[in-house]
Amino acid sequence: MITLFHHPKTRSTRFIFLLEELGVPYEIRLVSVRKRDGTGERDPANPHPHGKVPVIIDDGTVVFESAAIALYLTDRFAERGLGPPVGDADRGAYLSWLAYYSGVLEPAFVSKFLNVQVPRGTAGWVAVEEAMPAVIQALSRGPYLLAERFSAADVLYGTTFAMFSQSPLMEKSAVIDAYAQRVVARPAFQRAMAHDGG
Ligand SMILES: N[C@@H](CCC(=O)N[C@@H](CS)C(=O)NCC(=O)O)C(=O)O
Repeated sequence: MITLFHHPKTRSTRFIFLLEELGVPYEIRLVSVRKRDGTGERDPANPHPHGKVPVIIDDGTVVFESAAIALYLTDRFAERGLGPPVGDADRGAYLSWLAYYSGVLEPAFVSKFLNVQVPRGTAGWVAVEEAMPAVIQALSRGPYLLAERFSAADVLYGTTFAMFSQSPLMEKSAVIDAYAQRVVARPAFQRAMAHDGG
């Protein structure tokens, strides 16, 4: 049984979505987290090194950080087909987009949110204005990042874009809007929303 350490309306919500897509048994353990407005505290029960969510525990194995959790779960339940396995032609693209999410896209959004200029050529990431065309280019091959194949990478990207597509952090894009709507229209997303409160 997978235990998901979760706080409503945070990055852990999309792991309820992924677990619903996988259709495997899981339990939600609600934990408190520090909030931007100064409320909330780290929960001593949360095994994340900084008290963040999401975290999962699978039979004693602790996994933290969104990209790692996505990869762990889709490898662990490979028969559900939500992540190309080792040896599959799409595996490289899958790993790349998962790593790009944590290493490039999120830092790009956070830099923009904080009004920080991304240093040219020396940061490990790029500005949102450079990152988004790369994502849009990938989506030109099909409805999902892996062309016809929906994967856990879409859970991360689709939910992020659904949240930010109306914000000044992102330029308007019909491709991204349609993609985000496609992802959040999935029945598993609707079920996840119903379980977000725990
Ligand atoms: N890099 C982490 C980020 C997780 C994260 O920052 N989660 C927020 C909620 S959306 C959190 O737990 N914040 C509480 C804190 O920073 O103490 C991931 O992608 O999993």
